[in-house]
Amino acid sequence: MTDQKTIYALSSGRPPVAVAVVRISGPRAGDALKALTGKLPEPRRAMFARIRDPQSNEIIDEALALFFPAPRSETGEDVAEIQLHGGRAVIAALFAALARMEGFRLAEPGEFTRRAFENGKLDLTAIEGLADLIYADTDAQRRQALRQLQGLLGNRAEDWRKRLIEAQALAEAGIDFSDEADVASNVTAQALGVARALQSEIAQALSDAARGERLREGLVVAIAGPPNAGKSTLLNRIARREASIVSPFAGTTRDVIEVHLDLAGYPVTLLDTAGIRETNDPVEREGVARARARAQAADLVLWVVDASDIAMPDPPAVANIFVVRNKIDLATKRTLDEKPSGSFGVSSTTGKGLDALLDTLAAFVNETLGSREPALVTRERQRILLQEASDALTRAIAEAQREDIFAEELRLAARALGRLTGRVDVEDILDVIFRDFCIGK
Ligand SMILES: Nc1nc2c(ncn2[C@@H]2O[C@H](COP(=O)(O)OP(=O)(O)O)[C@@H](O)[C@H]2O)c(=O)[nH]1
Ligand SMILES: [Mg+2]
Repeated sequence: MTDQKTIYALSSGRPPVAVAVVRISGPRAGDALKALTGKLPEPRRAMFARIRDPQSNEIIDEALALFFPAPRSETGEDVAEIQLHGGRAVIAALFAALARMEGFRLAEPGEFTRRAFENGKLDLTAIEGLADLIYADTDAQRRQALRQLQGLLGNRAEDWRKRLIEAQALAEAGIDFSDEADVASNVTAQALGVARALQSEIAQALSDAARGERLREGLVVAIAGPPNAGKSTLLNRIARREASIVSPFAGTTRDVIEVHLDLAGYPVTLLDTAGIRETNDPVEREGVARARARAQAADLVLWVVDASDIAMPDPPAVANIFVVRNKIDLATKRTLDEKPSGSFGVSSTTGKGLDALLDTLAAFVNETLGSREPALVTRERQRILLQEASDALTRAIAEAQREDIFAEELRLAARALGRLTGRVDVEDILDVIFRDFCIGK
């Protein structure tokens, strides 16, 4: 748990940069500012200051200093922030001065956020949102992360937990009044009503969990098909760079190549895979096996075939597939007549037909990830705990006639929700959550 040390860290990017932000949090944050600048700025107001080494009195830099007294600060402790020039020697001189002060040490990764959690500033779902916000690559991810940071799931879970605790109190009252049958059945009926309502609200949140988790991780689109159909050329064309090696020789792509795309604000991981064919080359055979596995697991397969080739192998049986007839520039009337309905005719070398393919792809991604209400659940941890709460409620409802079991299951459901927000019993998961954070956050 939190020690009484005052911690400091560089919270901005790697120097040299124009401006560096150094944060200091803990009981002596204000002392540090006084020692370095000669006085304490007004709370939450920027103050121009000469930062001096308290030992030599030499000016280290000219800077802006801010002070956020507890509890109205990011961590809930006294926080000082110094914005100075982002040179390595500047930062090193400031850190050397701080290190000499009694009761100071460098912060560990995520330690500011951890202190914010321990001081009740953020619950765990908000912290997960904060981590996601820092790592968000696309607009839709940013929006989802910000909603989590603002408490979309955390507030809801806390509301559920409070209602559960009330229901549990009713159920326990039912046990106390068990020799007065009508009082007992009356309070149990009330508690049962709450359990049923919560069960359905939690089930609804869970039903949309896959979407929130997918948006965090990105949709996976696998390009697959026979060798030499132009799969790698298509990937490079879509990614607008030479991510994958293209050659006229079949069997060039062996490992799975990934590129990350921002498609209309949604994250998409596009995979290029080895051409699917029978082969005796053990390396290529492994590539084909990986290609098959990744295509099976993908959210969508772009099945690429050569439109100039009359022999068209059957696409794999997966839920979502677009048939892409590539090399349409080479296709003859005969091969064009064979065109399967619903397929896309494109030329990855000239770019013909690619806009239509990309528009349909963007519509698919939007349909899968977006366009409705923001998802409440964005992580496996959240999903598992909500499922635990839901299962306990199911058992509670089934056993409502046995008051002691009923009350116990309600307690278990409330406990799962408490773990979700971090109100109860979370020491064991904290390290996992804060591992995602960088120093200075
Ligand atoms: N004419 C034409 N050639 C293409 C097209 N797409 C790919 N190619 C060529 O087909 C060959 C195989 O392409 P590649 O992308 O390596 O195929 P992969 O094995 O499916 O990955 C290369 O020589 C490409 O230049 C296309 O749309 N039109
Ligand atoms: Mg290839």
